[in-house]
Amino acid sequence: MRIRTLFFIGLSAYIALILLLCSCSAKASLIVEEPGEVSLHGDITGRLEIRVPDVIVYGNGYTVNGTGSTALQIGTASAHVDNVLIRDLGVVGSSTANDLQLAWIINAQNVMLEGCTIDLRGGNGYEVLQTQYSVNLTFRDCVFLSDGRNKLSLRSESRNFTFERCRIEVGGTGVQVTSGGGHLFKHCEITAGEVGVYYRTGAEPCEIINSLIVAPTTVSFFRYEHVGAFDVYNSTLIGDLAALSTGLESKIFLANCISTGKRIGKSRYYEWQNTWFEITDGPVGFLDGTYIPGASSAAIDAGNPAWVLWPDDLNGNPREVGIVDLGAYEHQGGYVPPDPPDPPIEPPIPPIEPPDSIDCPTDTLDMRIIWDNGVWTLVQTT
Ligand SMILES: [Ca+2]
Repeated sequence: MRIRTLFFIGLSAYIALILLLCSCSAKASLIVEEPGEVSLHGDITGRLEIRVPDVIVYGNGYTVNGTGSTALQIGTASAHVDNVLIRDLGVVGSSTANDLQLAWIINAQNVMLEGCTIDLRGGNGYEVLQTQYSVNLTFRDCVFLSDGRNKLSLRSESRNFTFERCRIEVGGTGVQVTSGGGHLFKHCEITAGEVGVYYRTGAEPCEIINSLIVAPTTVSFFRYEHVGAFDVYNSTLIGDLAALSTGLESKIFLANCISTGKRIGKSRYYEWQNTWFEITDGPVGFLDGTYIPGASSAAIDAGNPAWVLWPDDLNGNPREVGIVDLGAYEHQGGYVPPDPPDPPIEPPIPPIEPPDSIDCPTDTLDMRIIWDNGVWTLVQTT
């Protein structure tokens, strides 16, 4: 919260000096055609479309309510759009025509969505999110939802994406990657009605770290054709695994994982350490209604600390209680959190008489957020 306050103070000063400030309480579509910052103060009924680079949108918890077409569009078919940050925005779309592409990112790079919810209601077989020809996209603390057979689709040479602490809950394919690659899922929860993650014709590697993929009636992960290496660490995969290849013979590598289904495809496409396959509830002993190892589960302390790549489990609890467990969750039995350190003792502050008048400072820090070597960085401009 303190950081967010800093952003607003700093950006307000920056905008006043150099860029456009657009405080919007739009009821119709909003097309951003100049670089700068947009701070929403109301819902948008229609589309939010960003056509230029260097744009920051503060959603402030408001929602873009698109109907019948793309509700959020970043980039255009004819020009690149780079350096876009969207924070705390809801995107809701409804369709009965099975043609709604809720969020579309095309010809874009260095794009980050943080704290956003994208929710597609209705439709059957279309896209909650679609990307094309876009690189370096980050989704942090985002939620993707659909009540139909819709999917999240990354295609047409879309590369280098990170999903961090995201929840994807859709009736179709959780994440469908075609012709792209270089994806990283960290601390994510993917629940799909069809394939959990379907990965096809992308030569760059993909990693899944400390995540849960639930596709109980189909395949939690399906790797097909010319696909690069795929590594899965400390994750729980509910459903079968499938590795089929007609080209590169790279493997699915799993470490500290639980996979409940069978393995489909040639055994040489699989490699693993400290991982259980074809496990049902019994041997794992999940706690009722969860995928957390129960008190008598053999998954407890069965992992290898060398493959711990995330500091906490999927519930936000400590990751290594004793030795790391298999799967995305750590059994917490017997864990006693350390006592917090005593707060420093502050000397008593003598009462101060209020002055007759106060000189208000006129200087304000000028700050902006820039995309620098793959991370968003707050910099001072004066
Ligand atoms: Ca443990």
